[in-house]
Amino acid sequence: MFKKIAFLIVLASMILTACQPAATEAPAVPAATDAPAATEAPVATEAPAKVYTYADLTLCYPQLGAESDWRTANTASFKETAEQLGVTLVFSDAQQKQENQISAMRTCIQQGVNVIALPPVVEDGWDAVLQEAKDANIPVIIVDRSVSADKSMYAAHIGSDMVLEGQKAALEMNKLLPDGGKIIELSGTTGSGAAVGRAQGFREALNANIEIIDSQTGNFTTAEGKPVMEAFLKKYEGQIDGAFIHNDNMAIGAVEAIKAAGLKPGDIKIVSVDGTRGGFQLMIDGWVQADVECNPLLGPQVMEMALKLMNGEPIEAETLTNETVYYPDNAAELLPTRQY
Ligand code: GYE
Repeated sequence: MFKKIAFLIVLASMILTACQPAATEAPAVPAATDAPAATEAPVATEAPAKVYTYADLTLCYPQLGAESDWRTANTASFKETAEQLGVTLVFSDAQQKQENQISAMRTCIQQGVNVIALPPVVEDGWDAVLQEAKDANIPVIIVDRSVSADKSMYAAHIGSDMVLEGQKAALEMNKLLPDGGKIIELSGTTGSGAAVGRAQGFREALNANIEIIDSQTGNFTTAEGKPVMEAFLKKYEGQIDGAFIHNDNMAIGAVEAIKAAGLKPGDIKIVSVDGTRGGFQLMIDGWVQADVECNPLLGPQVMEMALKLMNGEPIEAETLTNETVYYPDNAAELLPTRQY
């Protein structure tokens, strides 16, 4: 009997050993008791990852151009903030051409930058390069204008609510032309998030008795805004009560044309966008009746978010800037405090 039990124990242990080859590879239990250090070894791999600082961050900013004072201030904000924080900024100027922005992004991807911040000149056509950034594990923050690409293609958007800016502009035009009238629109770059959003918001909030008789692009520049306004003045002589102008630089050009046509400040009610010093000066001189603010100083926010992305911290998918509307009555007082 005893022999039989002993035999069965031996047999059972042989079977168990045979069934559990892994057991021989796992000396964890004895090691744990004799050598506590051994159990701590694997834990070491879970130690906190390196926390990156601004000095570790290389940020690519393929700027879209230098078309306006807004843009100049935006570029300065990125360059100055990078310098102050010690961020390495890879900056380029695409001269308002999408293909230049795309090739600048590709260069940044090849260089292996940590984060790309993209201010897209137009909304469409970014899918391929956003996918390339994604494949290279480089997060992209869309800055200023929006893109039409799916939200899964980029990390976040930081910028202005362009539709809201258009709505605010319309409310001002409604106040300026309480009995209605005929207006023209000098629009921003065709297909840009800023122009599309402002045009949409404006139409949503404009009173029914105000008719937009024409709309043309001036590409956000003074140089292109002037001839477009000249053509409007010729074509609709004596009929234009108001103008919605998508940025202050085009307003500067338009006012040159209006002056040259012999009209006086206030003959055509103008609502502009940006709130640059140039826009403030136009309000002081009586040419512009309301200026909807659009804030270009996005460098600090973007770099803070870029560092969070580098450290794998959670971020907001959409950050919209808080903005106001400026008027002629206190423009002279505020002008010296304007940063752009
Ligand atoms: O209003 C204009 C600039 O995208 C918000 O671009 C920006 C616009 C701004 O050229 O002045």
